[in-house]
Amino acid sequence: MYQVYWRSFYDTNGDGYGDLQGVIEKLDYIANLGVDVIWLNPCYGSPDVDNGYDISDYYGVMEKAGDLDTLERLINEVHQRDMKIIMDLVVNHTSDQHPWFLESASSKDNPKRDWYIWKDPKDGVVPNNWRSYFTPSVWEFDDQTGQYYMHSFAVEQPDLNWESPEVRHAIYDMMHFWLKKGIDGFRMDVINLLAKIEGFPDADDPYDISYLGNNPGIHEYLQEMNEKVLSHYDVMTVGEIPFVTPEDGLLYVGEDRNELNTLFHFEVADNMPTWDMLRYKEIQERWYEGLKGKGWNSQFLNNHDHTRQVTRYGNDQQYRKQSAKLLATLLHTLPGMPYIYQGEEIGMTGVRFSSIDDYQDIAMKNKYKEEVEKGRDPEEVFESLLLLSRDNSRTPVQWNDSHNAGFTTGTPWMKVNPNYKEINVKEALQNRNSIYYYYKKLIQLRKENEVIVYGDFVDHSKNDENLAVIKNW
Ligand code: ISL
Ligand code: CA
Repeated sequence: MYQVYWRSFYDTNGDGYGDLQGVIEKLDYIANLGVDVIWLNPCYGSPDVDNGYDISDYYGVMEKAGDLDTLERLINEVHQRDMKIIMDLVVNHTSDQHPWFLESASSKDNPKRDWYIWKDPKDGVVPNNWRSYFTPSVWEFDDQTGQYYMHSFAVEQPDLNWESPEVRHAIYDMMHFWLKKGIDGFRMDVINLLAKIEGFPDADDPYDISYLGNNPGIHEYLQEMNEKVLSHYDVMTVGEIPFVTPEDGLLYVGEDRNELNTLFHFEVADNMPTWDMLRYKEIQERWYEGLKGKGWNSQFLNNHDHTRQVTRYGNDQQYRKQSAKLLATLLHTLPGMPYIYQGEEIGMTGVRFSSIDDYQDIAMKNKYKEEVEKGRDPEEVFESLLLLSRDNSRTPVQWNDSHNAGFTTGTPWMKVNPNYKEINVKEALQNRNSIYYYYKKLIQLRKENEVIVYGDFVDHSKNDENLAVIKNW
């Protein structure tokens, strides 16, 4: 699976944003790697507060990305190259500019009031102590109706109320619309957050936000979604499931569950700040044993939310090529579907801009503001946020060593990583020992040796901190 974060992929109209036409123009590059499936990050109508994860029109394409015709052409061009394409399904929340929310917020007796989660103040303040991913509270007060609404992410991303059958059926209709357009499935954004804890009780530790996910009711929603939509098509689904263990994970992807096909867990990406071989092998073994013969995992070490793997888990200076190839060898020989995040195949690295103003990620900017407002030293806060800022992996793909790395003829929405002169696609395609050709060979090896995909996993290097000897047979 190759993840295309289109706004940083390739700009064809000089507005500084990558676009869908840019993806079409680079499809041969992706196909030549041996990619089977493309995961396209959200390009629906959106005010872009959280880079498209705040949707205001599920049936449209945001102007920066292009239009519906271009998207349909992209789907067709992908299929012509015998590849598949899945889209991002973001249905835990919408944008606060979505017409559904504007109606819901307009008055307490609006028919769509219960399409979102509204609560009265408790003792004059927020209904409970839950924190959100991006803000100190999940509750935002609305003066107009004197109630709070819940948002698990930014204030501009109100959570939908999945208890409402009307909400669920509105989402299912939208899913049919896209599946009928010929997409091959969905990557489902934080899909385990749809069900909230009954009664919204205070959390013992508000900083451990796992109370946002895996609550009673979630499996009924996903089984209904499968029965009403997914089971009608020959498609694949991958659930983004934070806070999940192998046992709970199996409840989402078990073949007998009629919910999802595969999942991403975050035991590495969210909980392993730097490389820890023993921990990594323990996590791999536990997930292998937990899903073996019943469910299918994913293998990734970076994406648009997590910094570049060669920087975070490898060595992006002296041993950049070697460590990039080592990490790729792990990912493409472990149980589960391997994901390649755009630019990983040429060993793109994280960045280090000099000022918070060079960063765009709302999660990082909100955290910076929250910490500085507590009186912490701005420089120290900035330093503490650099390594894990989501912008590390959102700098434009580096196509060549020309101005702006050949990404745009305009001003890039996000600065290009200054190392584009050495690290770019053009150099990689001209160098037989490049990371790119190594990925190409790895992908081919996996396709030619089913034992790598379906063989058993046994770790022969158990307690070795520097070695992973993992044998399939
Ligand atoms: O970035 C993270 C914290 O390390 C991830 O846990 C991530 O925020 C979380 O998994 C949810 O991510 C998804 O939903 C967000 C959106 O900002 C992310 O880009 C998306 O991948 C809200 O839609
Ligand atoms: Ca553009």
